[in-house]
Amino acid sequence: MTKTKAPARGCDLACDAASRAMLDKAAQGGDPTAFARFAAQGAQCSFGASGLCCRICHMGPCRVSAKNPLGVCGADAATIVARNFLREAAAGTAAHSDHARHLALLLKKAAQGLAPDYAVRDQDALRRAAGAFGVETAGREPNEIALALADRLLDEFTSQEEPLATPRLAPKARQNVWTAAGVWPRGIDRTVVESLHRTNMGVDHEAAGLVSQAFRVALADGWGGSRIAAMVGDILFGTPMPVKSRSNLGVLRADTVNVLVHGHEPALSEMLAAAARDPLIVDRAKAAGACGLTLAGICCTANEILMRHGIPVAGNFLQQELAVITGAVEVLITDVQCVMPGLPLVAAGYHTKVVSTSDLARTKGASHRSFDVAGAYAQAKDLLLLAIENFANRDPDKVSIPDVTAPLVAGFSVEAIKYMLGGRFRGSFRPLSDAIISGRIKGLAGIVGCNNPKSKLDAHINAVTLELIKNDVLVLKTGCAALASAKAGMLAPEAALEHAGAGLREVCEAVGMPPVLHMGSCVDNARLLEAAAELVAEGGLGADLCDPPIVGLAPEWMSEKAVAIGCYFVASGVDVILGNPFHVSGSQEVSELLGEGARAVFGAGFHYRADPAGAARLALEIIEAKRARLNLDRKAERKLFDMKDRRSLNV
Ligand code: NFS
Ligand code: SF4
Repeated sequence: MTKTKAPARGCDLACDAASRAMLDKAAQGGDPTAFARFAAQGAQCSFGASGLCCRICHMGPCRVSAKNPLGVCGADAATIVARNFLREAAAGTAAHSDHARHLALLLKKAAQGLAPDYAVRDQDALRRAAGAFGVETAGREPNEIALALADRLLDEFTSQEEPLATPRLAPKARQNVWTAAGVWPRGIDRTVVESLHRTNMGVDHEAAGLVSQAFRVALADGWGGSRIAAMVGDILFGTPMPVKSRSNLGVLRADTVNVLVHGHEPALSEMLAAAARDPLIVDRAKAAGACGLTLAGICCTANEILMRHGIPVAGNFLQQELAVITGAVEVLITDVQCVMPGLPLVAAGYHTKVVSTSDLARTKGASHRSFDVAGAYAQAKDLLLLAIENFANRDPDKVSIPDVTAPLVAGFSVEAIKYMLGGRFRGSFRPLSDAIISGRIKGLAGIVGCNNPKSKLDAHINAVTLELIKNDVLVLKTGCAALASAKAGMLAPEAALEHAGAGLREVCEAVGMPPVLHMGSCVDNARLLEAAAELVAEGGLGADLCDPPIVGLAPEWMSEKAVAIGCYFVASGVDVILGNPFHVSGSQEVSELLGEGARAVFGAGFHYRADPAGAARLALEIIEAKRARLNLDRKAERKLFDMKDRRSLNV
């Protein structure tokens, strides 16, 4: 029986009204989008989806099946699936960590005066980081500390035999787990290289060892590169504190020059944020006939400048093309990661110029302006001037900006949470930990990751978030998942009154916080682990990261970076529920290694739930089980840690 497929409508593809309107406009005008290309792909390759396709050497590509179970070299399903998985985790770690390296190098250049537009902006963050890495601060100028710290951080990438130092920020009990499991990473670069070596043709063929290396390389991300990126970002640009802003495509304005910044590394976007306020730029925009200039972000760059400057968010991953379709974007500036090569294709139908800025990341059809931190501010101004110049080319007939925005509060760093709950002088996690112990808050859920056209934009993320806060789970968010909540109005404190369960609402009302806390970009998933470590250090919720009632979810993930994130959450003792599965179903052995196998080693594993209701149910079950193990289900009195317990935590 053949069915005629009705053309997809915006309301079937996305949750928010702005995206729906732009998808309908795209369908009418024939604008190319990822949504349409996804449909055009048809049924996706089942060998690829199950991880059973190997193209690691040129005797292949080989596809294995029950009928033909070995590749040319003799590799079986488990070897092929495990190798593919490890390569994904390594690539994700490489992306986050290269971002971190660039920031550490920028810190060094700033300290040496070689990047004059940057400086140590947050001395507390500098001292905190110096303390964590044993860098001497007494009697030293900030730049001296910054230089010594930058060198120390760069050692984290290049160290050979030395174990990575950053994971020592985890609770002692978790460190012992990693040592016992043999997964403590060495230098980040070496660990990534070793992963590529081991997956080369004819090297490591045992699934267990390959999966174990996936956890090791991921730890070099979460307790290495990503943590370093978050730390250095705070030093150079300020530790995020709660800030108000707005989200969705309606932040673009018909009467201003509109500039979008998209990508991940904050070095350029910070300069753009400053340059957008430069009187010269504002005057030039007015001279061009606009009322001013609007700068807004897409994806994780949006998160970076949102949480530090309150710069509005235009959209998350699947909205990058939809933003162009408003017809009101003069320039879309990109750096690295999650930038669709399809952008210039959609931009070709409008006056929008796509400008790439990282020499690592060029896109056919985009113009390229190589960004150099030595002349950062001047280059940022030039990019804005390019946008102002292009304003005259905007075609009013093609402009339709959806009048859709939502208010939000973002920027809940660990320091911000401490400050908010405990005040400037007594800032601590004690109140949060007390709320969990008393049961007003049942537990914490980290909901992270991307969008994926395999599911309706934001639908799974929003449904599972709603269900969890209804059940008194405080939700911590990063990345595009956080932006989904922003669009849905869930990052506003009022959302607690409307949607949160009674216990969570009480806590949120008392401190004036939303029930969903925006903690930043995807490298800021390291902040989620930092928050978990703070809870453990506070006492009363166990001694290890697998003890407190915490769970991780990645409902609509798509990137290799999400594979790395999932693996370091699990290796940290936090169960992870995926909304779409890894490409591992072709091997029972590998699937088990990531589920029960991981649980035996780390006390946590991966789960897969396609439906938000099922994901929420499982998340609540995990949280309840952890509460029961801590004897919290009986509203137990808080067990006070004595000094001996505290010392044994060593954090
Ligand atoms: Ni994270 Fe952020 Fe978004 Fe996914 Fe891409 S922007 S680094 S990978 S799509 S959440
Ligand atoms: Fe085929 Fe083995 Fe080469 Fe993979 S490594 S492509 S399974 S011969």
